[in-house]
Amino acid sequence: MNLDKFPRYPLTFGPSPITPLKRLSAYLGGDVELYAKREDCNSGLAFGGNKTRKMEYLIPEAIEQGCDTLVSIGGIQSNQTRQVAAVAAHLGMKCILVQENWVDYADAVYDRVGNIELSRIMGADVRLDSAGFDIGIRASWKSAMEEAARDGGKPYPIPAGCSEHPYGGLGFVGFAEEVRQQEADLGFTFDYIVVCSVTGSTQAGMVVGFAADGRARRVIGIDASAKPEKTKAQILRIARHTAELVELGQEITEEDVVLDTRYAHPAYGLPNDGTLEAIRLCARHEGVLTDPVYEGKSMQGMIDMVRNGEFPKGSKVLYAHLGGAPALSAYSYIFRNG
Ligand code: 1AC
Repeated sequence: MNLDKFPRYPLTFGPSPITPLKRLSAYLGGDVELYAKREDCNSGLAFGGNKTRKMEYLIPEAIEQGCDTLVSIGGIQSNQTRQVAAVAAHLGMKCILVQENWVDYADAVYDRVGNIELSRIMGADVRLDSAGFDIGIRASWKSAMEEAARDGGKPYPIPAGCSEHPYGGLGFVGFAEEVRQQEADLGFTFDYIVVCSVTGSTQAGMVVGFAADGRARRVIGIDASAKPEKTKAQILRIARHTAELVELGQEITEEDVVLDTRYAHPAYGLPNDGTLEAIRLCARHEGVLTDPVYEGKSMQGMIDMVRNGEFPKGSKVLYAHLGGAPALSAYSYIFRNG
C-alpha cells in the first residue's frame, strides 16, 4: 500500500489521541474495553473533525491549481461545511457553502447556531437551499461553482463529506496507519472499530486502511443516513477507487463493507430515544460530547452491541469520534432539561 506518494497539507495537530472510555465500559458490565480515537479534537481549525483530516489530501491539489475559493455543500448543520470554512479562512481563500434543508427539524435557531453560526463567523458565503437530504452530487452545488467562475474566481469543488472527491478516502487510509502505530505503542490491537457513516468516505478509507492487516470487516459502520442502500453503495465504490489509488493489492468486496442499519431511525439528523440515551450516558460517564446526527447514533450502536453481547468477551473496541458535537446547540430544545 502506498499512501505516501500523495501530497498532504497539514491541517491537523498530528495523530489524534486514543483515550480509554473506562467508566462507560464499567457501566456496561466491563466485559468489553471501549476506547475512543478523538478526531473531534484533531485540529485547532474550528474544532476540526473527520473532514479536516480528509482535506489534508485535497488541499494540495487546490493550491497547485491556483484555486482561490473552496465550494462545498451539506445540510444546515453540516460539519463538513464548517470545516471547509475553517480551512478556507486558514489558507486565505474564499468559501461558498450551499446548505440544504436535510433535516425536517424546527428548533427556533436551527439555522443560526452551531456549525452554521461558526461558518458565518469565519466569513463563508452561506447559501441556504430548500432541497432535502441527498448524499449525491447536487445541482445547487454545481451552480455555485459556475457562479464563482463567472465572477472571475477559481473555485475548487469539495463535495458533501469530501466523499465524491477522488481523494476523499485517503485521509482515513491514513487513520488506519496511525492506529497501527498507536497500537504498537499501546502494546495491543483493537478487535473492532466503530464509525458513523453517511456520505461514505470515512468508512471507505478505513476499510481500505484496515484491509492491509486483515481487519476490513472489523470496521463496523453505523448508518446515520437512514438511506443505507445508497450509503453502502457509495462506501463500496469509494473504497474500491481508494484501494486502487493506494495500490492496496487486494480486492475490496461487498462483504468488506459492514453497515449496521439498526440505529438511523427515524431519519438523517433526527435522534431516536436510544440516541438520546447514548448521548447522555457518554456525556455523564466520560465528559465526552456526541451529537444527535452522527456520533450519538454510532455511540448508540456501540452501546447496544455491548449490551447485546455482540462483541466477544474481552474485546477491545475503538470508537471513532468524528467531531459532530458543534451541532448540539441546534438541538437545544431536546436537551432543555439535560
Ligand atoms: C454529511 C457529510 C456530513 C456533513 O457533516 O455534512 N457528514
